[in-house]
Order: sequence, then C-alpha cells, then structure tokens
Amino acid sequence: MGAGMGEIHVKVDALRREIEKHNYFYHVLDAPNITDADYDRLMAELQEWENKYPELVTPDSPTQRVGGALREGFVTIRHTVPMLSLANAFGAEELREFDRRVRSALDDQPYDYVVELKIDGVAVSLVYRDDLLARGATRGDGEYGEDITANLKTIKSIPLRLRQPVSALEVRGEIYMSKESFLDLNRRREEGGEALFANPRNAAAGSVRQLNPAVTAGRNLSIFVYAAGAVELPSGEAPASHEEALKLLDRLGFRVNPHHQVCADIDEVISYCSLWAEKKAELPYSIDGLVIKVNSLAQQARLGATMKSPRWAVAYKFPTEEAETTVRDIMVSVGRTGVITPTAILEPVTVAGSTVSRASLHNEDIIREKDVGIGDRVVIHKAGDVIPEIVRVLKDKRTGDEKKFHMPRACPACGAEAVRQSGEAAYRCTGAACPARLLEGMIHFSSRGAMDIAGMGPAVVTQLVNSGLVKDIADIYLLTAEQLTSLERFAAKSAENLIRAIEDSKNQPLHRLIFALGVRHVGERAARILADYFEDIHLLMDAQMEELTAIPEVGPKIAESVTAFMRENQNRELIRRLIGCGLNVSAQDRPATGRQEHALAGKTLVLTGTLPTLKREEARELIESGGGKVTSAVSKSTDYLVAGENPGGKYDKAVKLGVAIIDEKELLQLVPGVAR
Ligand code: 3BA
Repeated sequence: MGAGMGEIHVKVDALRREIEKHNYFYHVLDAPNITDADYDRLMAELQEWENKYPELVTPDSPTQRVGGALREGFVTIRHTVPMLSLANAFGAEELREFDRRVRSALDDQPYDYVVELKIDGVAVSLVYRDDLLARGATRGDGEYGEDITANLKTIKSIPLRLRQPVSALEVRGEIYMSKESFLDLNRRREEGGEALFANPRNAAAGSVRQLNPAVTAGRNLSIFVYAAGAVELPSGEAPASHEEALKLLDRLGFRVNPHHQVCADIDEVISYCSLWAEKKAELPYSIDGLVIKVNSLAQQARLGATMKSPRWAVAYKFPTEEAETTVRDIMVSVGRTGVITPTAILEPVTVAGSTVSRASLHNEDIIREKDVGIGDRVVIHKAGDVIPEIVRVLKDKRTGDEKKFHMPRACPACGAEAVRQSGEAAYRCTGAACPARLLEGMIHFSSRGAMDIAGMGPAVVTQLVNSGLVKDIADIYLLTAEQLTSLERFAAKSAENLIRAIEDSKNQPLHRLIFALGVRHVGERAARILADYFEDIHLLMDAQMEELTAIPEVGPKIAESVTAFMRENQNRELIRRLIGCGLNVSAQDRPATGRQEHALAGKTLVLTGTLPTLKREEARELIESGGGKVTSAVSKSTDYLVAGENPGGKYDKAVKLGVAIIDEKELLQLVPGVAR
C-alpha cells in the first residue's frame, strides 16, 4: 500500500534469494532447512508479488522454474565445444593399457588421476552468461544437440544464477532419476495403463525431452555436474586440475558427486573401481561404471583428443551382472485395471547387490519370444540396476522335464473369463465383480460421468473397500448411515448426504449405468448409443455379435467387449443385483440430458498431442457427450484447441488464429465427465 516501487523491488529480490537459498540447501546440499509448508508459503508470496507487478519478474526467479508454454519441437543448437564421447575399458587389463598410453604420451612426466562415478543418465550442457543460466542442451550427436532450457530450468538442483559472478561458463553434467523416483513413476504409469520405462536412464531421457516443461517438472530429476569449460572469474583465477574444477563448480552452486578420489597410480584406480563394483547397489541412483580422468588440465591439453574421445579419460564399465537360476513357476496376477501379468518365480539368486526371486514376464508374446518354460535354466540381470529381467533361456540345459506355460483363460482373482483382444498384448479380466478390480471399478462407477454419486470419490471408495463394507458394486446400495458413521472421519451429516446421493443415483439414465459398468471400450458415447438402441438393460444383456455390429458406430471391438462382458456369470449376477436394488434400467420416457451435458453445445474442438489421462477416442467421446463436435483441422471457427504433450502444427496455427487453447484439466472442467 504505502510501499514505493523501490521498496517492493528490494523486498521481492530478498524473497527470491531466500527461496533460491532453500532450493540450494534442499536440492544441492541435501540438507533442507525449512519445512515444505513454509517453503510453499514463500513461493506463494513471491508469485503474488510477481502477478501484481509482472515487470519485476526476472529470468532467475524461482517462479520461472515451473515451465512455460508448450513447444512444437526442439531447436537444434551447435555446441561451442563438441561433447566428445568416452572410450571404454572393460576390466583391469584394459585400464592398464589406458595408463600405458597416457604414460608414454606424457613422456614419463609425473601425473595423477581423478576417478569419479559414471552416472547412468543423460549428458547435458549448461551455458551461463553474466551469472545466469542462458541455455541448456542435450548432448545429441556431440556436435549438435537440442535446446531444452525450459525443461532443465524445472530441475531444482540446477542453479538459475551462479553463486559467484562469472561472465561466461559452460558446464556439463548428467541428468538422472533416482531408483526410487523411477519405481514411483513406473508405478503411477502402470496404474494409468501407460507404457513403462525400462530403466532410470530411459525415464530421465524421456523426461528431459518433453515438449511440455510441466511434465518434466513432475518427474523428480536431478543433476551431477562433472566438467567446466573455460571459466572467466573476475579474480582471474582458473582451476589447474580437474579436482580444482570440481571444487570450483561446487562453490558456484552446482551439485558435484561427492564420491570421487584422486589416485596416484593405476593400481589405486583399479582398487577404487573394484570398491564401487562392490558397493554400487547401495547408491540411490544407478551408475554404469566409473570415469578415470588425468587430473592436470595442462596434461589433458597435451594428451588432446581423437575425433571421437579425449585421450586423457576413459570409462571403466562394470561387467554386466548376470546370474543363472531356475524358473520354479510362472504365476499370474491381476492389477487394479484388470490386466493379467505373468511373473517368473525364480530360485533366489544374488544379482547387483540384492536377492532376486521373481522377474516380470510382461505378457504372453514376451514369454513366447523368449521361449521361457517352467523348470528352465535362465540368465537374469537387472535393467538399469533395478528391474530384474530374464535375459535368455539356456536351452542346452533343458532336460525335457520343463513345462510349457500357457496364459490362463480365467482371471486368477475371480475366475471370470480372461480375454485378449486383437491388437493388444495383455489379457484382461472381464469380471466387474472381481476383487482385484473392485476399487478401480467402484471409483469409476460413482464418478461424475457415470452414476455421479456426490461424496463418493476415490478416498471414500477406498475406505469402503478396505473396511469390508462393500464387496461388490451393488453393496453400496445396501449401505446404511450407521455403517458409514462407524468409519473414520465420517460425520453423521456427511453419512446422511452420501446415503441420499446413493439413493438418487438409482434414477440415473440408462446410458450412465451402462457406462458405469466399466465394460472395456464402452465409453460415454458408446454407452449412449447402446442405451438408445436397446432401451433396456435386459436386451443388452442378451445381445449377440451380429446385432451389435449392425448398430451404426458400433464396431467389432465394442461388440466383442460387450458380449464377453455379458457372457460372464458374475457380471450378469451383478446387473441382476443392481436391478434388485431398484436401479433404473430402461431408457423410456427419460429426458436423458441435464445442463452439464450440453456444456459444449454447438462448439467445435480440435485435439492435438497426447493428453495426460484421456485417450484420443475418450476425449472425443467426452466432447461429444457434452454436445460438442470434434474436427481435425484448426480454423477460425474452432472454439477450443485441446493440447496435450507433443502437440503438432495445430498448436501454432491456433496461436496464430487466436483460438483458445486448453489442456485436459480445463476440458474436464468444461464437461465434467469421466473422472479418472
Ligand atoms: N564424466 C560422463 N564425458 C564424464 C568430459 C568427458 C566426460 C562424459 C562423462 C568427455 C558421468 C560423455 C558425454 C560428454 C561431456 C561429453 C562423468 C560422466 N566426462 N562423470 C571426459 O557421470 N556419466 N560423458 N559429457 N562431454
């Protein structure tokens, strides 16, 4: 209020420095000195000031890490100094050969080495001008890389401003994802039905090459830096050795890996390498070896480089850790989405520092391709040091007692038919009452596009399932207010409200019930078509392939899925129980559309890029269920462009024409539909 611009400027500046200091403590020093809540408060305060006075925003403001606009593609840059690759050495003998070459090139001058961990990540270059991060790029082919500055800015261990003034500096390092974050990410992807990353390096590489920096920001990446180009310090001082360069990088605010050692000779190098070959499993991130560098920068210059790699450095690669064991059994399990996954149960063996007793076989095709049978001797390893995998079967060791494995045709959790649809690798359980699928199925059933039971979101559904109060979906119609109040954090009032919402849902139109059953490939639009055609659930229950495929817009995929679902006894039983509970199961005389369903009436939308949760077809169904139309090209008459990851040229066109661009979240707000 009373504060003049000058004062505000000083205040905002102090706030920024304080936040960056906390970032540095947390992400570089691994020593947080503030609670998350307090940190969030500081960020919120800064954001508020910057919203109010946008002219005060600086490129190194912590708010600028969050990630800007989506990109069409990456701009190719040329590295000022090529990023060479490293020659490899496998085993002690090859390290000694490297040492002999160094010794002879240096004419028997004395020299020493620095040995550091070889982080298994993605090499990047960071260019700083006048203390500020000006450009970040991938290594690419060493000469040309891609400009990924916006993505790298989201990584909190990368300083946006150096802690000491430097007019120009290029540093190089490795972006990586910790083993824990990698497993977390894959767990989330599995739940969302997305393809899994094979190892932490692939996950890191995929994450820095996202066109939407917000996606990178959510990936929990980190960096270790290991090389500095020409440094111009005001003091004129310059590091004389790699060891000094690492110290300087540390002082400038970079994250330098603490595990490195100066070694006086190659014997010391070899024992340091053996030490880490033993201990690498203890690290929270994957390493694929060590890097040995001649310490003196003058000697590095004297040794020079070949076309491909410097003569003063070599990568010691760990022998790939493999172990031989026996497949005791192959078991199948059902995930929350109904996907049935085979897993090899192994005779326990130690690989890369831990005991392995199982390895995922992913799906039927992979089992066939690898030709794995029960009783086979197999070689296993850990992809990216984390994920146990069968590398190959030792077919010469077969005795003839091995048993071929066949994917079961029934779900191991509920006995329902397991179906593999054409074009898919996975078998899926078709049981709507399957206990493995209960949670997911109920969350979908009560969600907004489906039965729309207010107050029954994922948290409450989880409580109901875990308490044992509901064992299948129809059980929710038998719940009482007393049962609900017996649950934790359930007040009498909210119990009453939920019971009323459940009761009200019995009157939902038929198409919502059909959608709510969670039949694969039957989205909101297909559910409407089926409801309009059959007008009664009994008729849908007995529909045959020919009749279904004869309906306009119902293809073999939907028809196959509906008939498989309706063949299953437990599903018929569930529908009968729902009918018994008094649910509306016919479409007659029911004005099916409410206000929200026409939210997009008369609007034209275009989809581009990959949306975070909705498949293309689901997004289309959602839009059409809201009364909107989906077209393929952006024009002046387009009302909204819905943009996801890696949008195409449509994005630019929309910007040019001033078409409103929204993301999936905003789309879901426009048409409250499939809550996932
Ligand atoms: N040190 C990777 N290259 C590394 C600077 C040299 C080098 C690496 C390194 C060439 C690691 C090749 C790609 C590249 C910068 C070229 C390391 C690691 N040193 N500690 C000797 O931890 N992965 N990689 N990077 N220029």
